[in-house]
Amino acid sequence: MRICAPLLFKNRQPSMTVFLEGYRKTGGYQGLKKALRDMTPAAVRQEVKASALRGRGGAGFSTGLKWSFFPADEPGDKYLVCNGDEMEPGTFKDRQLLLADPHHLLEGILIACYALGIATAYIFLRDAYRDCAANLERAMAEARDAGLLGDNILGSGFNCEIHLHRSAGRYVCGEETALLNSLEGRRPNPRAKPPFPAVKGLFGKPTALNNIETLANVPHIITGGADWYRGLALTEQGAGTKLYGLAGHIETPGCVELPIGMPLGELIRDFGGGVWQQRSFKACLPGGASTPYLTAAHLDVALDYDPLEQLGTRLGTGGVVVFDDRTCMVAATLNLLRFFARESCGWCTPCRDGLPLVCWLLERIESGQGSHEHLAMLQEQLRHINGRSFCALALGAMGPVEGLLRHFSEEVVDHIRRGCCPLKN
Ligand code: L3W
Repeated sequence: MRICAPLLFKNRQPSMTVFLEGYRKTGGYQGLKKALRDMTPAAVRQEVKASALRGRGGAGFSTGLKWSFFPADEPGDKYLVCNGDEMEPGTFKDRQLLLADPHHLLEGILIACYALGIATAYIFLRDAYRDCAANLERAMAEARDAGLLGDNILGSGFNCEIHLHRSAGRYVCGEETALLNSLEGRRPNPRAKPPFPAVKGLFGKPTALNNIETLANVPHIITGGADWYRGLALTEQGAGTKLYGLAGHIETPGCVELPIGMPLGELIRDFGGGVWQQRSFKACLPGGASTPYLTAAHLDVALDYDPLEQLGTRLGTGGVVVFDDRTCMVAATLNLLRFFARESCGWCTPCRDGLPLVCWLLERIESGQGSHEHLAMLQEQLRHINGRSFCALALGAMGPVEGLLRHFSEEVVDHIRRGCCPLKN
């Protein structure tokens, strides 16, 4: 197995944060220097496009393509917003980066702002991440003192301000347009798309919106080049590294940086210590709570966007949550759906009314009071909710339900047939 040295976690040490001095010692801010001194904004955009970097926040959209929609060369107010509202269950990678090395994100934001002609950036950070907020405040003060933030950065004439904004603490605020409403001080309802934020975003102005991990990759693409970056992946079509989360029924939970395309089974065995208590693997969420389950038949799959989509699921945030053989998948799905139903903003009917109905159906089945009619209703809700909600929250919520019905329908039917949970009785 070809494993590259970590990029984003290269300075990571247990219980320690690396600030400016440490970050610079290992090449920190060389990407920004190179961009400002040797590259035009268009050349930076071209390098990021050629790198095949894809969004690490869940959707996996091409970063270069997203930036190509942005009116970088047009005058007027424009913003960059960094989505740091990491609230997807099973996802804690952005937090690990900010605890280890906050300058990584600042450098990524500064290069992105230079590439896109932006002078004002906001970091929208999950409210619970108080320690990360403190790290960012300190890193921003250090960067300002060192001439890396504010006016005339490194004497280049490039000006950029970064503001830290702490979220109000709801999952829906991570949806990009709800996030923009929240940042403007409004109720975090999602907005209709199109127009996409790249055209009409914060305060009605063009807004580039990227996840923390996505932006932290940019300095490495600039210093190493697009070809080198693409070559780090283990798959032909993949690019770069990924911060994979390991959680659930696993011996050594944590977050690890490995190449894109790492086989699922190897990640769990070699980096997660295997399934806990020597039990066997039953299923996992491959990329956070909104991605359909994979099973033991899928342990060879490469953790990359396309191979996972071919299996009807997604890489999502890369937060792998493992379930052992004693897990009731109906109960596990119900647990996830309770979260999503509670976090719905209530703006559209399929999400507001559909998700509580799905919870009720799963409760009936799990408690042994379910019928085949309830199962049919669950299948109907899958069709009704998908594609009919205002934003991706309900669609993501139905991911585990889709996985349950695809891979564990016999277990669901067993609940109905026996009139109880077969794993508890
Ligand atoms: C301009 C076009 N821009 C697309 C942009 C769009 C967005 C990005 C992806 O949902 C998923 C969701 C969660 N012109 C464009 C364009 N864009 N076409 O590209 O867009 P989209 O709609 O595919 O995704 P999304 O609405 O951003 C995100 C899943 O991620 N997810 C969520 C994790 C949640 C967290 C958290 O903790 N807050 O990470 C995990 O898998 O279910 O499917 O920027 O504007 N023509």
